[in-house]
Amino acid sequence: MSLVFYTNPMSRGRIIRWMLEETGAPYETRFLRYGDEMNSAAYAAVNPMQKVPAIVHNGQVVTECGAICLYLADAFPEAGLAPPLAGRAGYYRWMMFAAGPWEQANVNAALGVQVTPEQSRMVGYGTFERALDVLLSLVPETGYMLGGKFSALDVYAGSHIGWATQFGSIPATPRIAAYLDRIQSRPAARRAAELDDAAIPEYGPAA
Ligand SMILES: N[C@@H](CCC(=O)N[C@@H](CS)C(=O)NCC(=O)O)C(=O)O
Repeated sequence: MSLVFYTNPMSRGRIIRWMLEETGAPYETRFLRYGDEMNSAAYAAVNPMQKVPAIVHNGQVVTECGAICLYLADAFPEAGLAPPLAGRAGYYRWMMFAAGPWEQANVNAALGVQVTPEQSRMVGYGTFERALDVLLSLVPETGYMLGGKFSALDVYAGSHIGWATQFGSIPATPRIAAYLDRIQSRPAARRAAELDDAAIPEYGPAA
């Protein structure tokens, strides 16, 4: 059994660190600095996109945060991070929504990309406002996105909501703040943040 995690402490890799900590599985971290290390031929052999995060589990490469979360939840079922098969409609639906439409809407808004009403028909997220409303509709008053049980969806979509709140594109209403507190105060989330924060001086963009 081997599980290698390629990341940078200031990257989307923080989502996967949290997910790994939730599984409780042992793993080895390989930090990559932005620039030459991520662009090396050795790393291109792992992820030809030359981006982090990536994992290699028993020789199998998985990239893309959403896919890695789904993969880890299934690879370590004892952690209970995926709902039973019969209850996966919302799980798959909202994981893909967060990884696709929401990611694109958020990045385009941050880059100041303007989408006209005509263009919004071919844009997967339609409009930023609509995608945001849908994302926020996932935030429950109590419990977790799929009900009473925490899942990989909370790690993945919850991370997006946490970042958007931090960067000011989502208002931290009491419901959102309470939900974020609920998921971010989990021991695995805290451990993950501590591990990555400690690596920032050596591997962060300014290192
Ligand atoms: N779609 C990818 C995005 C990965 C990504 O954009 N990673 C950034 C850091 S957050 C990166 O590695 N950038 C380095 C570069 O492009 O040089 C995912 O969800 O994993």
